[in-house]
Amino acid sequence: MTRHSRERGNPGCKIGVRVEISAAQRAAFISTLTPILFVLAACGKTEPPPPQAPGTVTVLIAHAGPLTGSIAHQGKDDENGVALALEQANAKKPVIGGKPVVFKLLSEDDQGDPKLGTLVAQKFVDAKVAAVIGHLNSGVTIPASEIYAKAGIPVISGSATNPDLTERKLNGVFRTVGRDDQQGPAIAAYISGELKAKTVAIVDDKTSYGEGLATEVEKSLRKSGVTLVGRERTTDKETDFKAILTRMKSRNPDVVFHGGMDATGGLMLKQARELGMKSVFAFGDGACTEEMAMLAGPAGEGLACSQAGLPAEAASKEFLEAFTKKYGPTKLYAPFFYDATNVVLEAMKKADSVDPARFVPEMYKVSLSGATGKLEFDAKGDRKDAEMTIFRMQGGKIVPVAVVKAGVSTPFTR
Ligand code: ABU
Repeated sequence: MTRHSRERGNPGCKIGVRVEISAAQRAAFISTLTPILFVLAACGKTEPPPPQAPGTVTVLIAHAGPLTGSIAHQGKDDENGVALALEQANAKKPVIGGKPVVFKLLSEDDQGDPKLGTLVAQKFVDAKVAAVIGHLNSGVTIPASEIYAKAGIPVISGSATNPDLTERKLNGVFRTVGRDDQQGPAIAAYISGELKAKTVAIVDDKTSYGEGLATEVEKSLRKSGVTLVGRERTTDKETDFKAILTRMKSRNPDVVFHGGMDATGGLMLKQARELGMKSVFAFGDGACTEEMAMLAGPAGEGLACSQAGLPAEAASKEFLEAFTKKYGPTKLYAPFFYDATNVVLEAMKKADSVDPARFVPEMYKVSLSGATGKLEFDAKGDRKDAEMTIFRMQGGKIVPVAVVKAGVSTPFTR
């Protein structure tokens, strides 16, 4: 578990000192040392804390996701979305419950690992965070949310799409993206409708997300009369897919759908083309990134994929400008983590309280115009009227081609 913080220490400034001295020497030493300590303190922080009014209450807002490993680019993107929302909120010098408030980000690396995720969750509970924005992976968010719910701390993910997250009806569990029982039918309809596939092979990475989405896609494809010619399984750690690809190649599917993240999807597609497979490859949101062009190279061209929300192109101009200026282009769900953070902050404002017992009920009542559109939630904590977007890879860029809302597909227009 790696601690990440916007105030993390500068590794170049690590200094270890061990001295044994008398009390008198100690007093003299401290007065000599004080200016040095100031220098070290400054040296250990990448950003100086903003000046605070007397009586300021520090409110910890937690974020967790994979900040190391093969999908760290997505975790970092999410973290940046949260950080931007908090920075903008702090700049407005918020007053809640009659006291000046400063929001502080506590960000942890869960490595996309369900077990580590629960340790991170307990750490957040012990640190008395007011809310958790995360986690990235459904398979991590689902078990972690049990811990948050027991502690009365809300959790809101901007990426976890497995229906089980909200189907357990735990109080204070939300997401700002759609669900895989909306995303699966949307990409399946594109596969059978636009791609006109008659035969499909499906692979999943055995995670809650990958397996769950693949199953939703399979159900929808079967309903539309598409023949399933293979169902293969891999893991989210695998890098060599040649054995399963060779099996699928022998069945010559029109389309291969992979339920997994870009780290596995990109390599799988590259290896498929190296084996001479001609099938169109389709993916869900975890692999609907431009990282695919880097991992798959030219083999990425023409891939189809879905995201469980509107595309970044549709995000608010103010958000995109502020985010891009600070961090560069978004990778996937930064706008949804930004909005998730603002849902919490809006609920605190409405409740005039940073106490979860007071502001969580307000989260269910939020009606906010966010970076990703209108944010309102149903009683389960799911986003109302979630839209799905279908993309194709063209010239190394994922280009939105259609938006699907309540099962109805319309071409994407800016
Ligand atoms: N929704 C894509 C990746 C995150 C998840 O595990 O749900």
